[in-house]
Amino acid sequence: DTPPAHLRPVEFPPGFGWGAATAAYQIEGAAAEDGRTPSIWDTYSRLPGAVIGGDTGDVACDHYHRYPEDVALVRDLGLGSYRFSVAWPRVRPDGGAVNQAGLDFYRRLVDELLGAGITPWLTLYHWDLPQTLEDAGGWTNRDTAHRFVDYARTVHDALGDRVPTITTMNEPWCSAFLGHTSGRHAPGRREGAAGLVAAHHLMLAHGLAVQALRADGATADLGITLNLTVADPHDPTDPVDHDAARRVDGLFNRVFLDPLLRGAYPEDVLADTAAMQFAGRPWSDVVHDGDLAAVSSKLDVLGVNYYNGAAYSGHPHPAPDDGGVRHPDLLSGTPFPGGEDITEPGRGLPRTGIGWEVQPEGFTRLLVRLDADYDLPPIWITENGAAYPDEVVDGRVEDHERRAYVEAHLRALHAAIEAGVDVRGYFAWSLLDNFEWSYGYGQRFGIVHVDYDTQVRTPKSSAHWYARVAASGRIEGH
Ligand code: GBH
Repeated sequence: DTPPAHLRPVEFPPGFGWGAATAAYQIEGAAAEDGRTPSIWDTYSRLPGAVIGGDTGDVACDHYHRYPEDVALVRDLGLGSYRFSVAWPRVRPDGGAVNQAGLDFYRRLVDELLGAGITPWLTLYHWDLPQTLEDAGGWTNRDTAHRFVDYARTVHDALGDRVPTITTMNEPWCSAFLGHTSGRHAPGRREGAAGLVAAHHLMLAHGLAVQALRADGATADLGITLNLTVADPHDPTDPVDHDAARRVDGLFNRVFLDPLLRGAYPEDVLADTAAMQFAGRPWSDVVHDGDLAAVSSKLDVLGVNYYNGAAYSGHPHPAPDDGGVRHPDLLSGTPFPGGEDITEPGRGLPRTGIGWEVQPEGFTRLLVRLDADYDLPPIWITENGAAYPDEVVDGRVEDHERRAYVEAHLRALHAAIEAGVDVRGYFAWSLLDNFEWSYGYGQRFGIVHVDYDTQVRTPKSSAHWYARVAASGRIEGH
């Protein structure tokens, strides 16, 4: 009588990495200090209606001043790795000259991490483009890719000898398609094919930066983080729904994976979007000879972020009941260029506090599929987690739903490793409750609670549970 899979003890491979992740604009605050200039998120968050409650990252978790306390939290939880991002507008304000004071913050942070025995994992771009560069066209302007290379070299010169992993982009899908097609992320453009153009320039920036850092003698592992999904047909017997799922898979997963790992755009995506124009020309005119060779530069590591999959239909359906949470991604137009007819009816799965379905088996399927379809570098899970409306009661936060979410996803990840997928580590999203983009501070993803009035941090019960998993490398049976 073997217990069912979701109750069995599981053991992760020796050396498997455990960490927690954050991003600059979501936690730092200090928006105008030491020479930082506005990013597209400072601008976007001030547009009426863009962010729930009109929240901004002006103060956030005040991490810019409280980083020693936050590093101590990571250390006390016994996590070996910490993933953070560098704010481009601190290091090269307005996308221009190097700002030593901004760079010094990240030197201090890396010193603090190394002093605490924590391995830093650095992301160069977690969505905070200097506004000045946006004013010049942002990611729809090819020149931004070259400005990114300058910025990447500055950070690498300063920190590259002490940071063993540097990833270029976090989730280019969000920057490209939420930023330029649905408009639910900064810079808030709703221009259809502009998302494809931005996606290409983001990936070009990634590829050119990898080449430049290698030419500069990089010893760090170089990679990128993608947010990937599992797109299922809503009605598995309906060819129209199958086609909707194929198109979403193309415009979510393969439009990034194929250029990165095969050096070519997927034929079906090119065919589906052939008529889409940007600035009066076919969008794919922005793809120049040699670009895809740069984009497909060898990766040392692939970061995968997974929250959930979804089922898609090519027929009209009412918006699913997401428990009353306003749903910026869905309410405001499609993020899929040419996908105005695609609907996401919902499957009646349980939803987290932010209204996203909980689908751990999709995590296993995603990883197994990646391994089957691509020649992959080692994978790290750079984000996974859930938002719930946590409260501190008698000094404690009993977030059993988050613990259950993380446990189910770690078990799903373990199943993928058993199936042969080379996954080396896992970062919980997020270390801290923080500025959850269009949702503002109302959605709490942290394993550590933040009181935004007092800035008091309280590790939630999920953090204590996660610390035990990290220490033992195993999840106990039930
Ligand atoms: C990541 O974005 C970000 O890297 C991080 O900064 C952020 O705080 C975190 O995750 C939580 O959002 O239509 O119901 O299926 C993830 C962005 C989340 C965008 C899931 C697409 C689909 C929700 N993605 N979302 S649903």
